[in-house]
Amino acid sequence: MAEFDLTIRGGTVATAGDVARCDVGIRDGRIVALAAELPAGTRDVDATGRLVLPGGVDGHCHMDQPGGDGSRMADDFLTATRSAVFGGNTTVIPFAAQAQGQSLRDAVAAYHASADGKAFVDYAFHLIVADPTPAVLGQELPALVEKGYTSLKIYMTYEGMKLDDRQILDVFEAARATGAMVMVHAENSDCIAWLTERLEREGKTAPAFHGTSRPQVVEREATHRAIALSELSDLPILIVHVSGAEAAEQIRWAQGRGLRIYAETCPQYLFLDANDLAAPGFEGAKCICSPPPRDKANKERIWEALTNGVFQVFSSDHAPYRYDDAEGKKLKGEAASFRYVPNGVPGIETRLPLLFSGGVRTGRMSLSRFVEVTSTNPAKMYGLYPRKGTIAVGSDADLVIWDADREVTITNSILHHDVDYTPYEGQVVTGWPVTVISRGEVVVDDGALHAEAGRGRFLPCDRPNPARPKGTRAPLGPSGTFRAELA
Ligand code: DUC
Ligand code: ZN
Ligand code: ZN
Repeated sequence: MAEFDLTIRGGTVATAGDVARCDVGIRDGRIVALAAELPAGTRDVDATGRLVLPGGVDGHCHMDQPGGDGSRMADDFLTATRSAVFGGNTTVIPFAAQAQGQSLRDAVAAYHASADGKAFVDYAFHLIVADPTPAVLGQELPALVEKGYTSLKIYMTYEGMKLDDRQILDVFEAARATGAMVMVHAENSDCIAWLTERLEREGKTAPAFHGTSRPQVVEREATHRAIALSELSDLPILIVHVSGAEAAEQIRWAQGRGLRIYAETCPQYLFLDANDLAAPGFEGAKCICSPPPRDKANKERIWEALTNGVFQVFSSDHAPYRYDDAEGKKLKGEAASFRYVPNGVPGIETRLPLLFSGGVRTGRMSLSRFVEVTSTNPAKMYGLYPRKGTIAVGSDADLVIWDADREVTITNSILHHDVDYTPYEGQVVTGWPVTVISRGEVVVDDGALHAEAGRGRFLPCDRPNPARPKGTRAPLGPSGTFRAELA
């Protein structure tokens, strides 16, 4: 009997630390050997001339999440994880969102029911805390953290979700006590409402005005406030989907003061811009997301923050609404104000190819940095490392074999989500995932799916932020070493 169930031979293995010619031996779903040359396994995959990377960990994506406005996401756990795996991802972390008045435990049970029997890849859940009552924070949250739901998102905007500063402090205190990681959607809700009403009075309701209603100052102010509340609470936080240079400056300023502020950006802030929101007719609605894509100069600053270490994580924020659909972007029709267009763009399948092409192929970003921000850091940040996010003996055999030279024109017809468009239609990328392996099983090979829905497993997460005695601060390590310092 062969020593390995599967041997990946002839490839160049890249991790967040190293790039080396190396074979990978896999047994019982785990990596058991790494060496220049390994014997054949029961099955061999020839990776000659290809890269072998840890499977992508998409640390921010939405699936089957009901909106309070009658909108419906196009992707459930089956279609979203199918799209994810074709895009080179082997772990996804969507949300279990609490509705007002709902118990957090019930929200988690409902999302498990949605995911059961459907996922193609492994998944964990972030919580969304929208109603932080004493019972939620004092009893439910600690019990859920204990069970492996160790990260949560809060919103500073959106009716029905937004928390005021006092509530945010309550959440931060509870998170600190339990060791959870808090993700913050930082936009000033009152400013957006005030600007939106003013624009509507002037008849400025087209999709492009979505951007006007959420200028950078709205994001910058909320980012600064979130940082201040984090400092007051002595709680590390992660600012999600940073879109503008001004918010990035606040994050850099906080990091310079020794505060543990982490940050994420997404493809829509590198590969879309305000011109896409201003597309003719209602087409700009396809790119309505919040915060909105900014101008070209901002894109450059976001690239810099991702490459120089101010940002640690690159996620899709996949939020899939169909364009030509009364439960999607056309919820209230094409004549309706931008404020009624569901926020979000699809992108779970295109995240890795876009960043590889725009970052690694252009020389902006090393291959190791690409692996770090797309796989290793999200796994560390959310308590899944080293089981996920790296290629090491003992880690799950979650791997993607990557053709660095394959040129692909992105069109919606080649994608595997259930959305009727991609905002990246026509963009040409170089570099594509050709074979995807999850826990030692070849699940995608050369455009074909070889897996059953429901094979993906729920992953309980470790605590990213074990509680420290009050008043003590962990030292800030060099950017990117946060998990070690948090361990
Ligand atoms: N903004 C969010 O906060 N979530 C989903 C998508 C979006 O645009
Ligand atoms: Zn958000
Ligand atoms: Zn989101």
